[in-house]
Amino acid sequence: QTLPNSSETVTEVRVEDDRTGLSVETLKRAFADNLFYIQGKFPQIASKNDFYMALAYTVRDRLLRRWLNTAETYSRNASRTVAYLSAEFLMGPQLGNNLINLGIYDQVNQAMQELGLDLRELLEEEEEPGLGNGGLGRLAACYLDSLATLEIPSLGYGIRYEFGIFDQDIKDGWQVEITDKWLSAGNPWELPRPEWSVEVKLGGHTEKRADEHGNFKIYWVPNQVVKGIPYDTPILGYKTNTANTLRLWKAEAVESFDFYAFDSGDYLGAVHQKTVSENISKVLYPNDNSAQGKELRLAQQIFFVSCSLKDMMRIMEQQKVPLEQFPEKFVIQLNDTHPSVAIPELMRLLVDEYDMPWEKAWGITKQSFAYTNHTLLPEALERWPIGLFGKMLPRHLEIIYEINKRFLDEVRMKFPDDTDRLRRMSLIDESGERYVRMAFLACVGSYSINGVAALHTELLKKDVLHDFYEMYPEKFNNKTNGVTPRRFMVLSNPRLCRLLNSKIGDEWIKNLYELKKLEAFVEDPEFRRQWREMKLEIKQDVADYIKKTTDIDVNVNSMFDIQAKRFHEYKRQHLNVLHIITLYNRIKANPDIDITPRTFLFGGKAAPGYYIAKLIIKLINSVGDIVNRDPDVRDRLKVVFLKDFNVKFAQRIYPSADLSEQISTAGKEASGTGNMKFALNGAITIGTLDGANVEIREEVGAENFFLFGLTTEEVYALKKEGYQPWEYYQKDPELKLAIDRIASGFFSHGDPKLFKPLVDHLLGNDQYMLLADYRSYIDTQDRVSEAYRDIDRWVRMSILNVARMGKFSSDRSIRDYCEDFWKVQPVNIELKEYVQATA
Ligand code: 4GP
Repeated sequence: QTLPNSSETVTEVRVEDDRTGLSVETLKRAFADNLFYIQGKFPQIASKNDFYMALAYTVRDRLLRRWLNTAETYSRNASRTVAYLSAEFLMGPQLGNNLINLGIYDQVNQAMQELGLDLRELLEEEEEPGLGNGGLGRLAACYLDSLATLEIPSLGYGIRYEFGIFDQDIKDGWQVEITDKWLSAGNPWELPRPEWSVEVKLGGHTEKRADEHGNFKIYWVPNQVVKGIPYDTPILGYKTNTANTLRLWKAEAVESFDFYAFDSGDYLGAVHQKTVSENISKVLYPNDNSAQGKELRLAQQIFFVSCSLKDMMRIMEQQKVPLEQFPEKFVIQLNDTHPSVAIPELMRLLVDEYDMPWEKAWGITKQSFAYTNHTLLPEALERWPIGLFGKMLPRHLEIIYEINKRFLDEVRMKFPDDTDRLRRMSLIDESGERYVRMAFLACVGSYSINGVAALHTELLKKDVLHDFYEMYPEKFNNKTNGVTPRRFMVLSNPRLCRLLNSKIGDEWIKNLYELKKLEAFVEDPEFRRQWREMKLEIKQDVADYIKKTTDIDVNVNSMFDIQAKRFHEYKRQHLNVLHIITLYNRIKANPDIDITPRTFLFGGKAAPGYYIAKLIIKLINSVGDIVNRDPDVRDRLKVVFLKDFNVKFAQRIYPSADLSEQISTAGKEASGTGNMKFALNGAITIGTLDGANVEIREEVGAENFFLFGLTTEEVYALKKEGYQPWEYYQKDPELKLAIDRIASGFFSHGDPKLFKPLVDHLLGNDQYMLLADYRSYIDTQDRVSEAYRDIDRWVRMSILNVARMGKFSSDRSIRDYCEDFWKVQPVNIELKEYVQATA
């Protein structure tokens, strides 16, 4: 974004055709060139990774022109920009997506073929950047795709973790974590921009001193300074010229060596500081829906937030936008509370470093931030112990106290004589050990607060953030999540796309509501036959993959019943297991029973420290060991745990599902996005009235959705009246038998101790009410089995699901954000044939 506009030192440089041309011939030539000049190999000695890299560079060259044109246009127009701040961006592999968005998938496929290479194998070769845990990180990645597709000026800001989410292996049925070395083979998609490095202060203390004019000011004297180096990745929109930027910060020592220590002979001591600094961007915290009160985590948060804010200020300076216009130039979206320390950091920058009066700085700050909440789980709401916070960020703590003081005055004014409210709403939790409440800070410092599905937003208003809703009702709004159809349909499900395009054209890729046109074909038996055949082919691919990776044979005519998501008790993978055991018990009681064959597929990671979640993984594998081998089952049931669920794997698995399991306890899943990806690929959902399930059901129609379980109100009411899981266990013989089988050691080689913690949870307090929902779940699953037998009816439901899912494109979500409170306009990018460069 710093291309000089005009000066004598600038000449125009022709961009060679081999770097931009899109024909098969040019692509082949460019590929050979990159293999030779960048990888330093010729085909005979090149590895698969060399081929992958050569292709990636070939594609990147084609992005660069768009990227630079975009940067130049934004810079020239000083365009209003969305800054999406997120501790996680779960991008997934880049190559395939860029081919789709550039519109050259087929050409490249052919070019590779003509060179004797297989594009699919090269796509497989890519190490995906797994810089996120799941939900909110993947959402951020979908939003970047939509922002670029809709031509909205935007920057994603985050951390360039050296190690992303761990790779999952399964040993003896247990999850084992392996470090994710995604950078080891090189990352062709990023460009370091060391010239835009910034420094971030940490620790130390503050001092009040007179400045050169004799005015007293607060100075922060840190005891550590870290350098942030930006690494930029282009984010190309679908068939547009817009290529936005994902800017991830890598931490380094300000000086690689402490020369004083080095001089005095302490070589290792000198290197120590370097190690400490680099640690900040070393590893992603592998927790989903949970807060980890660790010092390093707070260091990560202030690190990327401070780097990003300073970067925004640099951009403003360069574009000659006065600092007072910060809220006009940028809207900063806080992806959950992880970046919310940006609020006191912006105040600090404005007040301490730019000498702005507090009121003015606060006015700017309040107008610049918008906050998205992603979870209702109380344990996931971030709070930092005052001691830890003050030690690392002494100045920020003072600023938070000042914000709090002024805020509580406001509360007092609006609700006089309500001391309990003051206690409840204070940014500082004083009920025991004192904490900073980050969600409250985000609410006070933002002009917009949104949930991610209609029900979630209502529950925020009613419950988790009720006091803030009463204080600032105008700030609250809903933005139902969406997913990008480019990655999760076009790229991942080419068969479905071909079929859709043959009937309704390809407009749906940019306007997902166009899928509605499919409804016209639901009565066409030939179309239904094609649909069915397509599904079978996809399932066959997945069956081959299962065979290859697990050596389990699965029947493609059985129903593919899939639950793929992070492991968490509230998501209730163990309720799914109770169903499997119930079916198994029915077979054992009556081996000739007529049962709809099912293949149960599971995928997902558990946080390394989350024992019960890991035990649920072990239970699935243990049940699978018994069920898959029992001759009485006669292959009618298969249980498969596919290890290492990540974006690449998700793309493979979603298209194959017949049934999508979205079975969280009502009121716990903020939205879910896997539910959308499955339905968009033609799976029928079995689900509770939770998160976005509610809206999916509204859209696809109740008759095309299998609903079960308690509603949120019923969950609350049952909790209140004193829920007794034991009673459900006693009353329902099928439930009792299923649990008894787990408890007796039937699935653990006779060891009753192994799954005892899980059984105790269920029979003890059953926080997530599996037992209360069990009967309704089983009966609904019986209806699912029944429905699947009428395959023609099932296919109709599948078609109608796809046809009616238009609402769940992330393009729709992003449009909602833009229109409602971002107030950002699209900027058209003209693709110039020449790019400017300095001579
Ligand atoms: C997730 C929510 O659990 C999920 O329901 C939602 O779809 C997703 O965010 C995106 O909004 N939350 C997290 C988290 O990832 O760590 O809290």
